[in-house]
Amino acid sequence: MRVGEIAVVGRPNAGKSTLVNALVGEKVAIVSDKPQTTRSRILGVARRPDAEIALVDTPGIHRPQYRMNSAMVREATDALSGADGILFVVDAAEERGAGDAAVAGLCRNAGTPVVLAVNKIDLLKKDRLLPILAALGGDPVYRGFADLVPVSARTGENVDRLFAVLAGRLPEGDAAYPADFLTATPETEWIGEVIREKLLERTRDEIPFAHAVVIESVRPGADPDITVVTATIVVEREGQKGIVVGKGGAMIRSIGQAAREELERELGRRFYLELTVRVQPDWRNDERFLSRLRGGKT
Ligand SMILES: Nc1nc2c(ncn2[C@@H]2O[C@H](COP(=O)(O)OP(=O)(O)OP(=O)(O)O)[C@@H](O)[C@H]2O)c(=O)[nH]1
Ligand SMILES: [Mg+2]
Repeated sequence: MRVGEIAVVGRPNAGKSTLVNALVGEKVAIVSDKPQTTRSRILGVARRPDAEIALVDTPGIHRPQYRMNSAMVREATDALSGADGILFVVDAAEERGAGDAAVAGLCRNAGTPVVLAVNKIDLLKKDRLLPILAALGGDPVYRGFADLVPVSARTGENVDRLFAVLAGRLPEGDAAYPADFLTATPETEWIGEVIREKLLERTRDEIPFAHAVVIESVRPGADPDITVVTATIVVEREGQKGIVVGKGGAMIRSIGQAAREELERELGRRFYLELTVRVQPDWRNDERFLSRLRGGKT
């Protein structure tokens, strides 16, 4: 069988995480309509009878303005060097700009096969797609990548073909993961990610960028069938705290309820979430706090 690791890179919001979930066939990464949703690398193992692809989802590559963002971009560029191949995702509905060109340069320098996925084709009328593909094929910035695959992570169109193309670029070998292994994300981290996703769905402007979720504890409650999670949503300013708490606590309750419902569905047991909001100015530049968010990992 074909076996190997593929780094999934691209600008923020291109649809990398949605595409990784579609290839894996399960949700291993949170998704939102806000850029910079993914903040660290996420492994998702995609399988077909003849191939096992370890997909490494990465934060969108962007110009960093805070230490947090420098670390995010490093997560992505580090993934490029370790992989057997690269899946470079661009948004079909957007013009190619300097951001995509910068990612293209990084991919080219990595020295491994690059598959260019033109994602979100469901947003285009059929007659607009061909000129876009032709333009990419003729553009010196994008020309010469191993394959060009139009795809829709949302509808699933061409996702199987993309899998086959990726597998075709991998070496032959034996499966590297147990058959039921999907992702390496520890449960505690996943709980934090689901809370973030629900917050991202419900907020806008600065809050999607300026929040973090810290899981304080995960333990059995007085009723041992219920897992009690204590978590803090960290924001940078009082005004942001007011918005995340909401009128009479409505916003934080809505975030907590949506997160609880998803966790119960996915993990098959009951949860009780205790969420609080705390203001910590400039946490995005605070190395010690960032290291704590990474679970002490550097
Ligand atoms: N219409 C359409 N929307 C898509 C498609 N793929 C992703 N999206 C949407 O695009 C937005 C961004 O998707 P993500 O998967 O979070 O994008 P990402 O590249 O992982 O973004 P970052 O983690 O911020 O770098 C979400 O609103 C998705 O629902 C697609 O094929 N079609
Ligand atoms: Mg993502």
